[in-house]
Amino acid sequence: MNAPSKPVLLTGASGALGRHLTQSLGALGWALRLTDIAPFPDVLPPSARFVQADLNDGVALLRQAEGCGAILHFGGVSVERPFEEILGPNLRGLYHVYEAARREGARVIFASSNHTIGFHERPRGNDAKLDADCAFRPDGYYGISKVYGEMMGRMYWDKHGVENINLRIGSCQPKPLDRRMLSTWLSYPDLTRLIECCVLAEKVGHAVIWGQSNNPTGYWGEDHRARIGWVPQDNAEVWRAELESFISDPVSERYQGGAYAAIEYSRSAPSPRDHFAPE
Ligand code: 15L
Repeated sequence: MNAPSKPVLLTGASGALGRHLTQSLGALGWALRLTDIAPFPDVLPPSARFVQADLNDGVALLRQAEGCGAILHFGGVSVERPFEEILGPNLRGLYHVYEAARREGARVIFASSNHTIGFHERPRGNDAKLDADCAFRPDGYYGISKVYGEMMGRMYWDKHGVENINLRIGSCQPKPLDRRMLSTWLSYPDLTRLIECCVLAEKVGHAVIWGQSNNPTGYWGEDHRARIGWVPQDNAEVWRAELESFISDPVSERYQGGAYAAIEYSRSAPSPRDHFAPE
């Protein structure tokens, strides 16, 4: 694949996925502008430069985005936390990212999450997979912040023509860690290929793509990947024997968001399956 014609800004560069993308995209020779509230812990690729900054600082973000053709927004709080901790980085920060993209005419690739839909039940037997236009069912404040991010993208495309791709990432880890991840896993190489396709695709509009590898027991179906030509190549099945017996608590087991759904869950235990009907 080619390198993009303009530099690419990556927020959250010091996080696990940011560090991986810095190395893998840097190895492709991409001109990278990196930022994070935490110092960058690795050796920088020759084509990358790093500026430490807070997503709450809109002016800093405008400066970092100058001349960039795409913003990979992986910054912000990446796990379930109290609302007050999420508010600044994930909500205000997202606004700063979109304002910078609007000014530069840049495309936003947003690290959304499966926790936007985490309270959908896991499919069983012949149950249909979820399509990208399914109802949002966030499983916490973190998931709500990702719904907000996707809606920000919807509005900036409709109102300002800022293109954006919202990646509902499942579990992006070097390898799956529990039984749920046999369905939700996204490999690091599939993530890199996904980002290449997102940045290099000609036209994307407002798109939503499930960030999962080619897992046979995946929960998710139709999305907009045809617009960018991404085909995931890895799958989690090789770890099945190792992970199949890993059963968690009933709430985590019932919902797609797993353990996130169970955090501070205060309804009575979910059994039998239709206990919660009607919706
Ligand atoms: C996410 O959105 C988190 O950022 C990550 O830490 C994992 O918990 C992942 O979802 C998951 O659902 O496995």
